[in-house]
Amino acid sequence: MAYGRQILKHIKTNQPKQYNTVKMSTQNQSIEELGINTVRILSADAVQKANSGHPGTAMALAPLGHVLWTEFINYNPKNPHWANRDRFILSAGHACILQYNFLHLVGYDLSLDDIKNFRQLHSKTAGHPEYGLCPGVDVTTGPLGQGFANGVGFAIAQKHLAARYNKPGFDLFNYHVYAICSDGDLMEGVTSEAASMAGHLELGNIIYLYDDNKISIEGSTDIAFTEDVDARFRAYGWHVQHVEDANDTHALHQALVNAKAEVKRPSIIRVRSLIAYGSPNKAGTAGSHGSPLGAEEIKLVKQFFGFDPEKSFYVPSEVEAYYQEKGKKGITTEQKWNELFAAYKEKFPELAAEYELSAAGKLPAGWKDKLPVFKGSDPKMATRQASGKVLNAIAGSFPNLIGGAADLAPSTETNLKEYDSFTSENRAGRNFHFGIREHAMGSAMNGMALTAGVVPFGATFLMFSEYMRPPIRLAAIMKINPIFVYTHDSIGLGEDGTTHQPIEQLASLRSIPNVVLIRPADANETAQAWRVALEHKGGPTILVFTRQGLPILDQDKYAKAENLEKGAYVLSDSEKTPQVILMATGSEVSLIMQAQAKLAEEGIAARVVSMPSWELFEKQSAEYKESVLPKAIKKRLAVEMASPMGWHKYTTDEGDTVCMTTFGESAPADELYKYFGFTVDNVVKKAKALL
Ligand SMILES: Cc1ncc(C[n+]2csc(CCOP(=O)(O)OP(=O)(O)O)c2C)c(N)n1
Repeated sequence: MAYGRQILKHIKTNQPKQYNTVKMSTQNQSIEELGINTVRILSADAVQKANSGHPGTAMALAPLGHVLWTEFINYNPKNPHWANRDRFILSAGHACILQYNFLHLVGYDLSLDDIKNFRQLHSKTAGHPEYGLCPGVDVTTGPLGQGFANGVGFAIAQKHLAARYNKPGFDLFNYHVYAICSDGDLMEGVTSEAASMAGHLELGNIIYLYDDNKISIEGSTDIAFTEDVDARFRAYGWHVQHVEDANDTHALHQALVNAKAEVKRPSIIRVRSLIAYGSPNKAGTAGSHGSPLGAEEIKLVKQFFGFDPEKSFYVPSEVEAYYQEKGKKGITTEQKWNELFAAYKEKFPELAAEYELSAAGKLPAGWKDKLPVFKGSDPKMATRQASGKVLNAIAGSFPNLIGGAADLAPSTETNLKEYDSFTSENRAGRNFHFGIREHAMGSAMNGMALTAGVVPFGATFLMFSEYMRPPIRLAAIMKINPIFVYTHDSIGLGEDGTTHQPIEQLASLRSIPNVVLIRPADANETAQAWRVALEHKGGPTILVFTRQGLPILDQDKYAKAENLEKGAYVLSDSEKTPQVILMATGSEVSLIMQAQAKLAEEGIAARVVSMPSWELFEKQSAEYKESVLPKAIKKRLAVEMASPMGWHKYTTDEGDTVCMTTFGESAPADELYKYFGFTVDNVVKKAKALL
C-alpha cells in the first residue's frame, strides 16, 4: 500500500505532525484501502459519539482486521456458533470497536445502529466484547491477558474434539484459534503461564498477532516493558514472526500463511503498528489509547484519508457490498461442513450422536445410575476422596469430561484412572497436567468450556483459588459451566498452616454473581454435588472438598443426599418443635450432628440443617425456605471453619456463628479444632447460650 511506507517514515521520525503533509483521496484508493480506512474512521466516530472508548488501536489495526476477516478467519456470520468456525479472540478487548465494525460489515446480526450505540445501556456493543451479548464474540475479554490464555483452552478443545471425532476423510474439527493481543496482554503474568503451556503442548493451531505499538496508557512501553518478546516466545517453543508495518497487508498475509503452515508450534506474529494511524496530532501517542480523539481531530483524520470531514458513520456503498460478499463465503463453507457431518453421521452414527448430545449440553441417558452410593457403616472418607471415586465412576459416561489439576492431581484426587494424559503426542488423553499454573488453568478451562461438547474441570487447593479469580469471575459473567474443584478446604488440612488454610475464600467466592458453590458434608453429598455440577447451566460450579476424613451420614437414617440440589435441607430434625437450628456446610455438618445428640440428652430440641450451597438454596421457593428455616425459629447457630461473613443473613439477630475470625495455625487438625472452638462442647455451649 502507498501509505504503508508513510507509517515507516513516521515511526522512525516519531513526529505525528508529518501527517498533515499526506494527502489522500478516496478516488484512488483500492477497495481494500477504502474498506480499511472506513473501519478506522468508523472506530473514531463510534468512540467520539460514546464519548469514551479506545480509538487508537482500532484505527491502527484495521488492516489486520481486514486481512483476518476477508482472507483467514473461517466463519459464518449467519451462524456464529458453527462448530468448526475458527475462533477469534480480541485479547486487547479495549479495542473492541475494531471487532464490532468488522462483525457489522461482514454480515453478523450487528447493525450500524449497534455501532452508533457503542457503550450504551443494553446495546450489543458493550465497552469490552461480551460473549452472549454480541454475535461473533467467542469470548468476553477486557481484563488483559485473559483472552490470550482462553485461546489456549480453545486450542486444547479443538485438539480434543479432533482426536475424538475426526476420521480419515472426515476432518470435522480442524479450526484455528486467532487472537489479537497487545503490550498489556504480554505484560500480564497469565500470558506467560499460558504461553508456556501452549508451547509445551505444541498447540500449532494457535495463531496470535501481537500489536507491538510501543504505547500503553502511561506512555511509551519503554518505561515498563523492554524485554525481548521474540526471544521470550522462542524460548516457550513458539513460532515467531515479525511484520514491520501493520499497514502492509501483503506482509500480514504472508505471515499468516506461514503461521497456518506451522502445525507444531503455536504462532505469534509481532506486528509493528502506529496507534491512531491517520490522526495528525494523536498518532503515536498514549492520548489516543483511551479517549475520543475530539471532533476537530476526527475531521483531520477524515481529511487524511480523503473522506468528507462532515460525514459521520459513513460506509461507502462499495465497501458495504465488498464486505458483505466476503462474509457470504462462510455460508457456503458451513453448508459444506454440514454435508460432511451428515455423511459422517451415516458412517459413524454413535460418535455423531455422542457429539450432538454433548454439544447440545445434554447428558447421556442412565448416567446417574453410575453415581456411587456410600454406606453409613463405611469408614470415614474425605470428600476429596469421595470425589475421586465419583469422577472415576462417571468418567466412562462422559467422554468429553476432561480436566486435571495444577500439579495436585494426587492430592485433589482428580486423576481419571482409566484414561491417558493429554500430551503433544496423545490428544485423546483426558487427564491434563496444567502444571503449577493455576491462573492459566482457569483461563484455559474457560476456553474449553466455551467449546460446545467439552466439559472441563480443574483442581487445586481452595487457598489457591486466589490465583484463579479472574477466570472464575469471567466464567460467571459469561454464564459458562467449567467445574472448579477445590480441596483442602479449611483449617482441617492441619499442619500446612496459615498460608494453606482458607479463611475468607468461601465468603468471597460466594459473593460472585452466577457462581454456584457447593461444599458437601460427606461422600454421598459429594456424589450429588457432581451430579448438580454436571447438570448446572448458567455459570461455573465450584466444588469444595475436605482433605480430612468425614463420617458418612447414614442414608437410611437421615434425609437423602439428593436434597443437596435444594442447597439446604433438614438433615435431622428433633422430635419436638426445634428450639434451635444448627446449620453447617461440609465437614462441620457431622460436628453439629453430634452436638444435636448432646443437646437432646440435655432435653434441648435442635434441628440440623445441612447447607452445602447458599446459591442453590436462594433459588428455592419461599415455602421451601420456610420449611427449612422457619421464621418463628430465630435461635440459629451457623458453624463453618471459615469467615462468618454472610452467615448473618441466615442466623437472624438472635443467632450466632462458630466461624473463623482470624487466620489459622500450623498444627494437627484435632488441636486446631479445639483451639478454634470447633468441638461438640463449644457448639453445645453456644447453642445453649442462645436459649
Ligand atoms: C488486567 C488489566 N489491567 C489493566 C487494565 C486497564 N488497561 C486497559 S488497556 C491497558 C494497557 C494499554 O496498553 P496496550 O495493552 O499496549 O494497549 P494499546 O494502548 O496498545 O491499545 C490497561 C492498563 C485492563 N484492561 N486489564
